[in-house]
This record gives sequence, C-alpha cells and structure tokens, in this order.
Amino acid sequence: MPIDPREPYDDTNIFAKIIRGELPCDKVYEDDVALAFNDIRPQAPVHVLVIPKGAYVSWDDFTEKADDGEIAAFMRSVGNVTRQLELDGPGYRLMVNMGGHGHQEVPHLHVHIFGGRPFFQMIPD
Ligand code: DGP
Repeated sequence: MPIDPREPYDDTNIFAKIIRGELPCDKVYEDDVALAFNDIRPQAPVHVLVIPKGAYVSWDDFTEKADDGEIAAFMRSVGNVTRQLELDGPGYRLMVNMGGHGHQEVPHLHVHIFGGRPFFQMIPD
C-alpha cells in the first residue's frame, strides 16, 4: 500500500530501523548524510536504495525541510554511490517514488538506483 506523504515521520519505519542498526541491510555505501544498500526485491541487475540519515518522509518533505547543505550533500552521496558501483560508464536510472500516485511504500525518502542493463521504457504501464 502506498503511504500518505502528509503523515508525520514515523520513526518505526523499516529504513529508520536500518539506519539505527536495529535491522540488517546489505550495505554498499555510507557517509555522514546517507546510507545505501541493496533493495530486498531487486528489479534490475543493480538495484540500490540511497537514503538520507535525516528523518524525511518523502522527496517533498526533504526538499521542503532539509537545509541547502544537506540537500547538496545527499545529491553528492547519490553520485558517489553510482560511481562506486561503476555505473557512470554504462549509465543508470534514478527514481524517487512520492506518495500515492508515485506508489511510495516506505515512509522514509529513498532514491532507487537501477543499473546493469538498458531501460528502454520511460514509465511502465
Ligand atoms: P518504494 O515503492 O519506492 O517505496 O520502494 C520501496 C522499496 O524498498 C522496494 O523496492 C522494496 C524495498 N524494501 C522494502 N523493505 C525493505 C527492507 O527491509 N530492506 C531492503 N533492503 N529493502 C526493502
């Protein structure tokens, strides 16, 4: 079920537990502002999630409330992850699902990185 992005941040969500180390993840990258790990239900040969360590429900929440430095640092982190995964040569796709129409399921902002093959269709049916 997609989340309601207007709900306040729920610090019992699964990604909050991963950040606190209460649940495991298959970590691929970490820095001061971001954590990246393999998606548990991969939809491509490479499917990594990058999440901010700050408590943000969604892309909307993050871009409204995070300060410029945190937003810039998080963008840099996403780029660091794609380069670490050596996707900068072949290319990749980024996706952020937001709220109901975006079919966001976890109420903590996450950027999907897809790679390892070409993606021909912009938006699936
Ligand atoms: P979204 O629809 O954008 O909210 O995608 C949520 C993604 O999170 C989905 O691809 C599956 C992934 N996911 C859900 N629970 C877990 C988990 O406990 N661990 C990991 N690694 N990924 C998870």
